[in-house]
Amino acid sequence: MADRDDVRLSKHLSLVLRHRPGSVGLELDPRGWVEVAALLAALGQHGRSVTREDLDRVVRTNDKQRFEWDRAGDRIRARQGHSVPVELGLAPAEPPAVLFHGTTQRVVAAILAEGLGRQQRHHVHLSPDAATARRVGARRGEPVVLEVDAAGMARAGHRFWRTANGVWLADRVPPEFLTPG
Ligand code: HQG
Repeated sequence: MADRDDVRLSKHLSLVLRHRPGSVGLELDPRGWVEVAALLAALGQHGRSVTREDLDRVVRTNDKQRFEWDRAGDRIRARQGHSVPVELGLAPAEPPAVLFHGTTQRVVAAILAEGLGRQQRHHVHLSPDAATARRVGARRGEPVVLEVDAAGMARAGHRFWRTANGVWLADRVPPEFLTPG
């Protein structure tokens, strides 16, 4: 499979494993997993013939390491970013003093007034460094990086989770913990 096909498959996997498993007739289990055999069969029935080898390569080479296997390698899930209800089973973790959120100029005033909300996703997504946050913001237009006083939030009782690919998650970020970077 060519690289371009891998990117296309990765996007389709994000759609199925985060947002619309029903689009290929699948259901995620409560923790977001699907059986690999069921996934390959479902994709095949919906016009995308994918081998286990293709899937292995796309998971291994994915730029943001978006997907993971269960211990036995029989099931796969998205590491974060879901809009369908899943309980990822992550343990809360102590955040670094400062985290970053990348967004666009257009919504900065609203965010500084009301704080960061999770919008369509399960959590607010935060980045460990400003460069990563800038790339996240640039997906939507002129990027703006906000600094998050994660230590202050933790002291105030907010919980944080870290996914295996280094994304920090929180339920929300109230405006008093945000500073334009
Ligand atoms: C904004 C990608 C107005 C928020 C990325 C963002 C990331 C508000 C948008 C991951 C707001 C939601 C997540 C408020 C938040 N008023 N706008 N009060 N609160 N927003 O895509 O963080 O490629 O759900 O700033 O790399 O952009 O999918 O979140 O602009 O890691 O793996 O509402 O998605 O990773 O957008 O991105 P998103 P995000 P993947």
